Amino acid sequence: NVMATGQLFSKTTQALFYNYKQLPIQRMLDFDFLCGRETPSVAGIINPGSEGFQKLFFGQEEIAIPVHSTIEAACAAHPKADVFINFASFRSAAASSMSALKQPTIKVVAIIAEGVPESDTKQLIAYAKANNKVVIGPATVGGIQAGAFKIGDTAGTIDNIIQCKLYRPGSVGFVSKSGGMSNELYNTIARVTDGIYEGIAIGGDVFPGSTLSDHVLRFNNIPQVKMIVVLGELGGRDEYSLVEALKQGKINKPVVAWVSGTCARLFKSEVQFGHAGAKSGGEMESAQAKNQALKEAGAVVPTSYEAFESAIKETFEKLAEAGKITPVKEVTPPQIPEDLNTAIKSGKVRAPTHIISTISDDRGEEPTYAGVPMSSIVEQGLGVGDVISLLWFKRSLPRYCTRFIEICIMLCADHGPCVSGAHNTIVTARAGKDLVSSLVSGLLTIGPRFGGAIDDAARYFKDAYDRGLTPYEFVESMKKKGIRVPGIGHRIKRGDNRDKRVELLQRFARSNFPSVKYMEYAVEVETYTLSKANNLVLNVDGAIGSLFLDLLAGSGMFTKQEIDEIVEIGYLNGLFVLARSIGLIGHTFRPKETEAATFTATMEDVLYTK
Ligand code: Q5B
Repeated sequence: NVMATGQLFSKTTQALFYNYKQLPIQRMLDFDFLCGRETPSVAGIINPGSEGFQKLFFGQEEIAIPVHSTIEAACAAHPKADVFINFASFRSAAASSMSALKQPTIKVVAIIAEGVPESDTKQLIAYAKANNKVVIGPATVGGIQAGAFKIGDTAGTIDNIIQCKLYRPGSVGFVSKSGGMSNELYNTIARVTDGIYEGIAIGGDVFPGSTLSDHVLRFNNIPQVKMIVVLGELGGRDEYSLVEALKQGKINKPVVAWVSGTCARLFKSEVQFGHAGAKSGGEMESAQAKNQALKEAGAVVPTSYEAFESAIKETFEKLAEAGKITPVKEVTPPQIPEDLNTAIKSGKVRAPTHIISTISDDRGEEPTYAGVPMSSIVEQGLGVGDVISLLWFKRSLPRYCTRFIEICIMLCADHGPCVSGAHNTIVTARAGKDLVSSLVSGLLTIGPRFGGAIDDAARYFKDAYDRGLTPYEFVESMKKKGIRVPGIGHRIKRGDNRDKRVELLQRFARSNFPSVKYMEYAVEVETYTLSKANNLVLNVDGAIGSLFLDLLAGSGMFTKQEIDEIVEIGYLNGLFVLARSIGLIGHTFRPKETEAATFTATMEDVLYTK
């Protein structure tokens, strides 16, 4: 019988952990390291629906713990793991616990969830009893065997575990209902005795999987446990089975017990404390009645919770005086390496970052764009031009500038289905590809000849203007170098059929910009190139490139160095990329509605030659 033999855990016990919860698993592994365990106490993780590995730390080393998608697969892979730690929600805890209990390899199931239906728990209890298995919980933090094995979050932080000397075994068996109070008692017991041998929190439900007396009887059979401490609570009759066991002489080790909740009598009506089971019912279920019964049955019961510590102390000292306590060999636990994030937070270490972000920050209550909170952007009625000015240029530009950016976006959003980008997008969409693939296939055509000449136009116009070159000198020097003037020329537009977009941009700038010197220079260049060929008009890229130079220089918002940097790095093609994405996305939808077939060029379109 698993309960009768006493020991549930040892220094080699391994568990399967149901539902991946990084923190409690890491805490178990940190405890293992503290105790000097050779193998990690978590053999495998069950994360329904996923398989693979989870990386965790075992001391200083990173280890990969296998993840299984089913309980059956985990048990088959880890036949030596006999504890099942169930971190499922209250909705699925019962079903998964039952599956675990049905596995021949599983001996103990700990159920953490609170709110498991009582009827389900009763079935689990019945099954466990019939099959010689142990259920701890539901609604529990779990339990701990000092220096050997710990369930999940039991005993809290590593600091607390060290403080309570739980990294090595003492002589006290402890059982409580409450997990929170068990932490308190681990502390108390460490102060006045040689420490805990094993501690279990059975959970606060009306029907716990195993009872206070189950564990007291078990502790009675563990030779290393010399005395037993019990912390019950008002409500239910669990403590009476302990009273019975004491009366029947089944327990031959000193038991120090306290049932908390004596204050319930101060309330006029029935009181329900934190646990489902902790409510003042009839007289028999009161803390006073249970304390009295335990005392009469032979337990050491103090007069108040405050006196509990001295009762434990006196009992321990008597055992020590009688020579029944083997002195504990004190050890210094190893130092657990601190997690980088914790160490950084506490200011103990510094670590280099890998990314610099100057444009947006999502760490606070709300994201900010260049320091401007989103709510302020919305409240001020700002538009996409302002967002671009914040995210690309890291400053709030005057309204005429952000309006100019918006006009650029609107005017370049699309230019029909025949241009390179739209054509590629349509062909890709008709080949059955998704939105993103179709979009990027169009975007990839943007370059020096199609839409991507804005930056070069700005570079060359700025250089020529700043150096004081006449349009003739500029165009002819470009010709000598074999470079087409970026921003000049169009496949369709002509001197007598100007690009409306260019006209609109020029009109806006002439009436809103403080200076349009670069644009006027580009127009002079156009006058010269048009004298050479009728298609060598200032195109939309050239208009935007030259006007953006005017925006940068005329707004007074940028230093000379910043302007050079913007032109050099090449921000401005981004305007065309952003704008044309709007149209290209539209082109991905259109063919789906109208032309389903894959696009194929006709043979008439091809010159076949050798
Ligand atoms: N020639 C745009 O060429 C185009 C010259 C030049 C001096 C020039 C061409 C070009 C510079 C890059 C540029 C942006 C490829 C254009 C855009 C967005 C769009 C598109 C849309 C939209 C057109 C004929 C003769 C040759 C050439 C000479 C041509 N360009 N000389 N400087 N810039 N421009 N790109 O018509 O003596 O006969 O050998 O590269 O600014 O992309 O709507 O379609 O919104 O979607 O194919 O507006 O100008 O002319 O190549 O047959 O050349 O002119 O050297 O001289 P074409 P080509 P020669 S806006």
